[in-house]
Amino acid sequence: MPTYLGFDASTQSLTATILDIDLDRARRDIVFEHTITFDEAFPGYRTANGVIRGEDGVTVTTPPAMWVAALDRMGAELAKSGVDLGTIAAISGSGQQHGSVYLTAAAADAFASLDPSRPLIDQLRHVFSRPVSPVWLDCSTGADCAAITGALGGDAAVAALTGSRAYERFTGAQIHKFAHAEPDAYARTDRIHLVSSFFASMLAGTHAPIDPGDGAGMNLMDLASRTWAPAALNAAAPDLARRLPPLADSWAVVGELAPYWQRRYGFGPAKVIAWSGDNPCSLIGLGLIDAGQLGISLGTSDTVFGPVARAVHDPRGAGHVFGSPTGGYMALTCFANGSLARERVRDMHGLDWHGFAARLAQTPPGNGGGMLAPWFVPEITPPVPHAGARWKDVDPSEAPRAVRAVVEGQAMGMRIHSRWIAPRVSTIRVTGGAAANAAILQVIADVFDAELVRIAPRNAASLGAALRAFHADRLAAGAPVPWRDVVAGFTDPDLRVTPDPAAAAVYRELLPKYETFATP
Ligand code: ADP
Ligand code: XUL
Repeated sequence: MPTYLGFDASTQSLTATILDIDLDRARRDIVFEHTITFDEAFPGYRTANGVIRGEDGVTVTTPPAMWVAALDRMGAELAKSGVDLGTIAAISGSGQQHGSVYLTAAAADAFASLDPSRPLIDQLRHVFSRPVSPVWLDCSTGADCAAITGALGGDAAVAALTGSRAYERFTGAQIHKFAHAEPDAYARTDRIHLVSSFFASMLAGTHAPIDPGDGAGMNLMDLASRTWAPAALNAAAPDLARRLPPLADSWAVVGELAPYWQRRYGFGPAKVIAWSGDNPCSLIGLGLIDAGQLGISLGTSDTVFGPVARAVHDPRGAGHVFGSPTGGYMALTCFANGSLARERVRDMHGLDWHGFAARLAQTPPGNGGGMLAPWFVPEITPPVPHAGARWKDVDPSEAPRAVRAVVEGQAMGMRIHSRWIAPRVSTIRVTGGAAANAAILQVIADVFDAELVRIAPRNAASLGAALRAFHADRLAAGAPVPWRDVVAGFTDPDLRVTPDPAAAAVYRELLPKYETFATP
């Protein structure tokens, strides 16, 4: 019986999910799920929450060698999972978006000749032309964004071409910075991967392509044609075209799983399917297939996203349009101050999550007029280049009101900055670590005046990746399965939170005031 494997290489952890799907017998089970948390599993790389923050407060990187070690460790975990790895027909994955991996010309040979008797890291340690990978939390590239925007004719032109105006964390600006600051290392760089395509390359034993879901997070792809945009490449760095992997459909078969994985861990000759970004994969993992649906992911970052019929643009210029793994488009707004901001307020008061929820319950909706713009780290939406939380009529040392202020501020920010995706929705699908907290979900339901359905506690991104592997495998076999049938049965909610009409009325009045207050 075929099974399907999905990975999620997120900021803080690597997750693997195996699905057993038999459409004839209506069987659809998650038979294995395991997460490796980077800080705990690999203390030697000295990451905190999966990243290393520079002393300048704006540079944020991860050593890509840690990802290599983590994928190998996950192979070992899968080998002892009890699942017959020979049944896995196809494998895909999800990567944190925007992060980039810089490889020398030695990488192609190294990928192609992996020796199953030696650890992966021992064979790939020498292939990096840059020992660090800038990740999505990095905002050190303001000047690079300005240069790219100038070369391409302004914010609107960049957004019309690539789906987003130039963003600090997007890969084009990151490559611009690297090529100018370290020209020798750039010259030694033969291939620049995204996190997603780097992981796919390790599995397939060959340089893997980038899909339009993750490719749209680079400011380098022509969103309409799903090809590299020569003007954007030229604006980013010299001779970039030959350093980028090709773009391919999200359902492209990259190749067969490399012999390394088959011999070392007992996999069969599974198909490796192109990986995508975590948000495009979460779209599938949440069952968001039709335009007008909306999802919220409360992870390290908070994101609000949904499928859209056309490549719409955020008139405020704060949102993004990516390719959807179904072949259409998705729109997304990302908030850097997600879980990290909630944790900041929780830790300020020495609380656990239970205590955090209890404090929230002690205060009324609207917080008596108190507000917080929760910019504890530089914010993406709205753009706030330097950290600085802004409190109004709340004493931050007063736990209940501080807790309510952070949750309400985040929820109102999500509402304000997602109107362009779906102005009015009756149901929102929610996932991510903080979706475990029903008290937080209640505030979001009240602010949006919409029912929240939780697709949890599963990891929506790795589930979405496994579902994409299933879809691509059936398509390659000439027996395509409609997306609605692909996601059916895996994306049923385990919790429904309905809005409280009185609270919703309070927020309706508060939203315009908050919008004025939280404008940088
Ligand atoms: P990512 O995939 O971006 O690494 P996750 O979706 O796994 O992140 O979410 C991790 C975050 O979930 C943690 O940083 C933590 O703050 C948050 N979290 C976990 N449990 C709770 C809870 N009960 N209430 C609020 N937040 C929680
Ligand atoms: C999206 C974004 C984050 C990362 C990490 O644009 O920057 O959501 O994908 O999850």
